[in-house]
Amino acid sequence: MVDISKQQDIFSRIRAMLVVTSDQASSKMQAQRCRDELEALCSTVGIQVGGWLYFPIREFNSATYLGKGQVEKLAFMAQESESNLVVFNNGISPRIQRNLEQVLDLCVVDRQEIILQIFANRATTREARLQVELAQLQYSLPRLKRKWANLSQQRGGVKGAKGSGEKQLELDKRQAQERITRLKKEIKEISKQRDVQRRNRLQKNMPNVAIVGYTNSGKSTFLNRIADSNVLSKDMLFATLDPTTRRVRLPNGENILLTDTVGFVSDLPHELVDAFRSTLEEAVLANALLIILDASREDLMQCWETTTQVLKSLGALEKPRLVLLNKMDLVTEENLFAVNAFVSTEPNCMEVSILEDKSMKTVLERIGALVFDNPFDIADATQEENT
Ligand SMILES: Nc1nc2c(ncn2[C@@H]2O[C@H](COP(=O)(O)OP(=O)(O)OP(=O)(O)O)[C@@H](O)[C@H]2O)c(=O)[nH]1
Ligand SMILES: [Mg+2]
Repeated sequence: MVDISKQQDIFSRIRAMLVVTSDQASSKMQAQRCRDELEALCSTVGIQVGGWLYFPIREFNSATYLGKGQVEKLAFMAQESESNLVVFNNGISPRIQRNLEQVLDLCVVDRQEIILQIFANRATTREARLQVELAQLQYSLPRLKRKWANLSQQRGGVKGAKGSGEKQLELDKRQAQERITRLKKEIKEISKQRDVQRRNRLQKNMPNVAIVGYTNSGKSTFLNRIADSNVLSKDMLFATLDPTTRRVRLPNGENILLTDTVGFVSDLPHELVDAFRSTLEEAVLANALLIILDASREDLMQCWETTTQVLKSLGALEKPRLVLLNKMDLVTEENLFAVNAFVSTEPNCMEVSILEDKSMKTVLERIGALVFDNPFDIADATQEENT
């Protein structure tokens, strides 16, 4: 078990000033939503938030991204709030990151690095650890010898990341490259084993449905509820990193396999998508998708967009799908409009509360219709696996 409380103790001494720019949010309200999610990501790794700033970018500064006045304001606000870290909501290049660190004399990271850190903290299985280490190394390679590396090293490193700071400092590029090659090889070996397991599942002649969607939407809660499973389901981002498959008996007596998967988030670092490809392939190789959306979120449509973008990039968007608009018990007047708008555009969706609804029978019937009314060819699927 990962001792999260210990890590949170390490990070609780880090206080961050958050930066959202008009590149990602064209209005203050949008920026506020970005800030909320960035704050949730930071607090997931135990980083305190000292404040936030919204900067309209009129002219992109090639050295520091922000304009001179904005950098000064950032330095002032960081000092006022006693922040020792700046977190940008948008991705920033290694060069700009270095320049800003020099000017501000503070650690500067972006949202992607925070997400990588969350994954590093959550990874418990060997496969997840290798995948995260690969993603972190690939991300760090152009960013060796930075302040953040020093900071996390001083703090004793981060479990799961296995001293990502140390590694950045100790390893020269060549060593890092060698480690990347070795990690890729090991991950390939593990994914071969996963392929064998998948083939066995396919030979059982049972349709496979992957549960996908934004992080914290209720995917594991659904699997636990209907398959008597005990996957960690918690109000935290990225509770699940490893897929879990359970056999489920539908009301019509047929059996299907249901697979819980890693959640999505907007701007998922591409290094993570690459490293977790074999895990994410659960969605690619499924016969149908059960997409779970948190209907109580104000940014429901944004979550939907992110979900469909990730599925598209994996080549899984065209699969038969059922969308569950979950957490209807939390939906307020304000976001009911977004829910109704979504329902009017998505042909196969249901409003549910996985926690509160008395029965999931109708959902299971709809899943049954999804897989049995869209006949699939097991032989084809097996062939797809082999290629
Ligand atoms: N109010 C309410 N909360 C729910 C409902 N369904 C799930 N939750 C809560 O939402 C939180 C996240 O649920 P999970 O099942 O862990 O979400 P997930 O999609 O598996 O999240 P990741 O593994 O992080 O991708 C938990 O605290 C659940 O109890 C619901 O219908 N209503
Ligand atoms: Mg989960």
